[in-house]
Amino acid sequence: MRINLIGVPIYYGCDREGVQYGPKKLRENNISDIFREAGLNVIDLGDIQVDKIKNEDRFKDDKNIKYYSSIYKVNNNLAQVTYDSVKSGNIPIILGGDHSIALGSISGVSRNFKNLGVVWVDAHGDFNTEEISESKNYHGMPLASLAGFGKKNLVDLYYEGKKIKEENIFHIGARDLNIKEEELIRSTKVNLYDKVMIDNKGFDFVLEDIVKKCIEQKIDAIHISLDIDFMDKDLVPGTGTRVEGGYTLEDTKHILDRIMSTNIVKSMDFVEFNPIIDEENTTLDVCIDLLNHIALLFSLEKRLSNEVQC
Ligand code: 4U7
Ligand code: MN
Ligand code: MN
Ligand code: MN
Repeated sequence: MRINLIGVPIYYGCDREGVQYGPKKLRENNISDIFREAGLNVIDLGDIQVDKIKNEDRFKDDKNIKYYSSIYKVNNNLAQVTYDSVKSGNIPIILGGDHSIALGSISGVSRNFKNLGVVWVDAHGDFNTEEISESKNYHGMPLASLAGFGKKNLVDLYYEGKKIKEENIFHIGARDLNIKEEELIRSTKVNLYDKVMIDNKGFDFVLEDIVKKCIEQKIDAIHISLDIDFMDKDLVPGTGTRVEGGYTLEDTKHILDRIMSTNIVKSMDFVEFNPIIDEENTTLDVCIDLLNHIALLFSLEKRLSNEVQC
């Protein structure tokens, strides 16, 4: 088993420059070494190519999705790279870029597993369709596409049909949903653990519920899509859509601990880090801390699977 790092330097999904430098900033801070020093084999596959598009051309190909063609192309290529990675038994970690890249990563991963589950950790729903989106920024829409809603070409990206069953989606942390987006997501079987529920019932209730459902629904692999704006706005100045009332670094680690203890986490997105708007490397430090923790959890998993084989 190898960790595959895949960078996707794109800001077209959020239409705010800076987030495309996330992978570069993380590499400058030796992200490969973090995994290597945890005892893992790691191969950095480099970046997915993102073509340069002028601002004024952003509605050229679709009046409701900014930079549509480019988002389609980047995600289609990313899907192929991620598919190859999981098919070879490796664990792709996709470094954003904005959250639009989850369309490609999850499309690729889902092709390799019969019954994929997705744990989406985010302050936002990312469940708009292009019709109801107010901003027309695609990073607020990928989860809807993956569940089969909105523009058909995006639902059919990489291979035909929706990529994840509604009930296999576990959304944690929502505290900033658009009205129509909330109506749509609540009309589905998506498991929505929003701020109101988390504050009432606690993370442990939420996490046990997710693990129980993964077993009941015979989910065979889990993809974690981690948007760093899940954390409180004061912790992550270096992200474009900050929301107050968010969670701590420890909360985030706690989620990763429990979900990864299932030993079926096979891929992960790490998105929305914008180094340009960071303040005194506050967000960078949080990201590096989290990636160290993720590396540790994968190395524990590797050790366990070695022990079983012996
Ligand atoms: B992210 C928003 F209106 N919902 O659609 C939108 F609040 O990937 C924000 O979670 C989307 O950071 C945020 O533009 C997308 C807005
Ligand atoms: Mn998001
Ligand atoms: Mn978000
Ligand atoms: Mn964001």
